[in-house]
Amino acid sequence: MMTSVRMKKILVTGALGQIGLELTPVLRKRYGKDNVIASDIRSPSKNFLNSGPFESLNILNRTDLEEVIKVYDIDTVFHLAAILSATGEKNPQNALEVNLFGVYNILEVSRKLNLTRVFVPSSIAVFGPETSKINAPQDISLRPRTIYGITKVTGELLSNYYYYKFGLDVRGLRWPGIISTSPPGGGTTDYAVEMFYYAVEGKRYKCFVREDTVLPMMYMPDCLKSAIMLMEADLSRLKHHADFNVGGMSFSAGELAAEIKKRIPSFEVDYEPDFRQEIADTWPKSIDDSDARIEWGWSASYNITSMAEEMINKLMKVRNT
Ligand code: NAD
Ligand code: AKB
Repeated sequence: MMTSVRMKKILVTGALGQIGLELTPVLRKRYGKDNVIASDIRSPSKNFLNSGPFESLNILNRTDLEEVIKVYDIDTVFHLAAILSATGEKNPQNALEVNLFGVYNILEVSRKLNLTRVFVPSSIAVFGPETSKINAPQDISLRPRTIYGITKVTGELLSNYYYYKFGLDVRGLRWPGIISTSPPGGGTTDYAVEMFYYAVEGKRYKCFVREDTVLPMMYMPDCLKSAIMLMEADLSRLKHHADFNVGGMSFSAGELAAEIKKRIPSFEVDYEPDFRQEIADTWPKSIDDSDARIEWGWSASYNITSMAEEMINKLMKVRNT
C-alpha cells in the first residue's frame, strides 16, 4: 500500500457494522488511535469503547454530525452508516431516509466545513437485471430494482455532483458482498458469511439462495485494502470518483459450501430460497474493475481457496479460546 497522506483526523460513521468493526482498528493502526473517531447509532461493546474515541451519532441529525466534526477537528470521513439490501426491502421508507439523507448530510457538512476527503461506499446493488451478468461494465445505465440499489445509485450521483460542483474530494467504490469474521448487517450476500459460522459450530445451514446462485464477493482484508488505497490515491490520476467497480472473486453458493466441506467434511447445507433470491437474481455474477486497476492500481489478493482457509482458521481460533 502507499504511504499515508493528508488524512489526519478521521470520523467513521456506522463503525459498529460489519465493515466498520474491522476498518476502525486498521485505520487506528495506520493513522493513530486518537486520530480515528468511531461513531454509530448503536452502543458499542466495552472492548470497542476501550479501543479508542467513540461518539454516539445518528447520521440523520445534521446538527450533531456538524458538532462532532468541529469538536474533533475532523478532515476525513469514512461514511459506513447505511441500511443494507435485505433489511431495506422490509422497510423501504427507512432505507431511503437513512441512506439518502445520511449521504446528503455527510456531503453537505463536509462541504460547509471544508473537509479534505470523504469516502462514500457504493455496492454491486447499483446494477439491475438488464446489466450483463458477466463482467458488469463500469460506465453504463444503472437500473436497480431494490430500494438499497436506488439509494446507492443516488449516493454515487450526489457524491460525484459534490465533486464537480463544489470541489469536495469524494471517493467511493462498488463493493461486492463482503466476507468476514465480523457479523454481516442485513444484506443479500450474508449467506456467504453465515455458512462459515454454521460450519465451524458443526451445524447444518439453511441457505436462503439457490445452490447455483453466483454473486461477486470479496474477503474483508481486500475490502479494507480497497478503501484505503482509493482514499490515498493521487487525485490527478482519478477519472472516476464515487463509483468505481471493484472485483474480488465470484462463486456459487454451492461452490462455497463445497470449499468449506473440503476443510469441514461434516458440513451440510439445505437450500431454501426466500425473498432474497429475487434480489440476488437482479445482480451481476462478476464485475469488470479495469478502471480501478488503471486509475489507482487495484487488484484483489484473495481467491475462494485462500479466503476460506483463513476464515475457517480465524473462526476456529475464536471458538477454541
Ligand atoms: P452494516 O449494516 O453492517 O453496518 C451499518 C452500521 O450503520 C450499523 O452499525 C448501524 O448501527 C449503523 N447505522 C444505521 N443507521 C444509522 C444511523 N441513522 N446513524 C448512524 N449509524 C447508523 O453495514 P456494512 O456491511 O458495514 O456496510 C457499510 C457500508 O458498505 C454501507 O454503505 C454498505 O452499503 C456498503 N457495502 C457493504 C457491503 C457488504 O457486503 N457488507 C457490500 C457493498 C457495500
Ligand atoms: C448486500 O447484500 O446488501 C450487501 C451489498 C452487496 O451491498 N452485502
